[in-house]
Amino acid sequence: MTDSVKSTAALSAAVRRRADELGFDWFGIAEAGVLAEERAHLLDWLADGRHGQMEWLARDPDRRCDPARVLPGCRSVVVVGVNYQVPEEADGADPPPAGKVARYARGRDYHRVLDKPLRKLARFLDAHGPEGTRSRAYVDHGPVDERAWARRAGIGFLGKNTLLIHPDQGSWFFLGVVLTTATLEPTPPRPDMPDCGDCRRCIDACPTGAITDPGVLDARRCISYLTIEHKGPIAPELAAHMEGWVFGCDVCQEVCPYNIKRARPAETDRFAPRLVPARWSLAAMAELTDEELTTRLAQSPVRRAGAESLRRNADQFVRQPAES
Ligand code: B12
Ligand code: SF4
Ligand code: SF4
Repeated sequence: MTDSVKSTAALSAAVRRRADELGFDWFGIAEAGVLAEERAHLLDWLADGRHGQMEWLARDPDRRCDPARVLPGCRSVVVVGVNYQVPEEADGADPPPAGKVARYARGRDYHRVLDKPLRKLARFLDAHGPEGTRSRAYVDHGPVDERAWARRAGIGFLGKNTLLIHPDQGSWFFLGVVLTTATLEPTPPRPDMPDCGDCRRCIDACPTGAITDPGVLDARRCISYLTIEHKGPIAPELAAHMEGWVFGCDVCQEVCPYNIKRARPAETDRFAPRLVPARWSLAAMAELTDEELTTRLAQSPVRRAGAESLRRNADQFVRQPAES
């Protein structure tokens, strides 16, 4: 498309078509503004120290809750989702003893996979929006609360496990956003958007009791945080309950009825080839070097933890085996 798109409705429809072409599975638009409720929750959460060592989350919370502070003049937030579910057996397993790797981390790093198409979507808006339109793409790497915007854009609801759940597809998907100064038509809310109701399976199933109240996560207890973000030794009282996870954790998604009953595998293989198996040999982990992470595993999300933390995770498992 080369003609400048004039009306708000036409531009919104054109952006949606472009997002489809770029292969995003879900799409929604929200009007930009201050995230007042989320800001209150975030400030309480930080004050309690629930972010642990993730100091970057505490940096300028007002910016995180107001896209106009990230992109001056921001008027709309475009949100996309990408399904990453693959049948468990497709991911392979090393022979025991091996630790569990979260589903999101077995293929290519989603930051890498989503970055390019998201930037293309941002460029499309700049090219076809009103003159002077500025747009910026984010997938995790900026001060943007992606679940809050996805909820506002009508993609799903926030589960008690704190994740964004698509009513027809569960939560096995990544989010990305484009902030733009263009005015777009917000996606109308789905009148039948469900919620968790009386269910509390994720809270009861969480091995370390990290979901302390519905919708409240103490990251310091979360296995995902402990195996990826946390540096240094893992407290023995938490390590004792890690149930064999050596990178990330999927328990609060695996038990969710929206995933059990509704989620379907992704239609593309963009997260293949699998770089790390669903069950990862502890011996291979124990021998990992930084060099291997920057070569063979350069495209993998496990790189984020660093070789030292990965070796620690393997060692943790050896001392606290839950499965083999
Ligand atoms: C930091 C972070 C983590 C941390 C902290 C998780 C967390 N829940 O905050 C750790 C390392 C633990 C983590 C783990 C995981 N993460 Co993460 N993470 C992020 C990141 C970068 C920021 C999240 C954040 O801002 N946290 C701040 C705190 C305050 O959020 P919160 O406590 O959950 O509060 C939310 C709600 O409860 C709510 N809320 C609003 N109003 C109110 C009012 C009240 C009263 C209450 C109670 C709550 C509430 O506000 C928040 C959302 O808007 C986002 C990407 C992004 N930039 O948004 C990805 C993101 C949330 N993570 C993602 C994924 C996939 C995961 C894992 C599944 C990976 C894995 N398998 O190991 C796990 C899931 C753990 C879990 N149950 O959350 C996806 C989730 C996709 C989805 N469908 O929702 C995201 C969006 C990344 C992406 N681009 O796709 N993650
Ligand atoms: S990812 Fe695992 S440890 Fe973290 S909240 Fe979910 S079930 Fe609990
Ligand atoms: S397991 Fe139940 S309570 Fe938890 S997110 Fe899913 S529906 Fe909500």
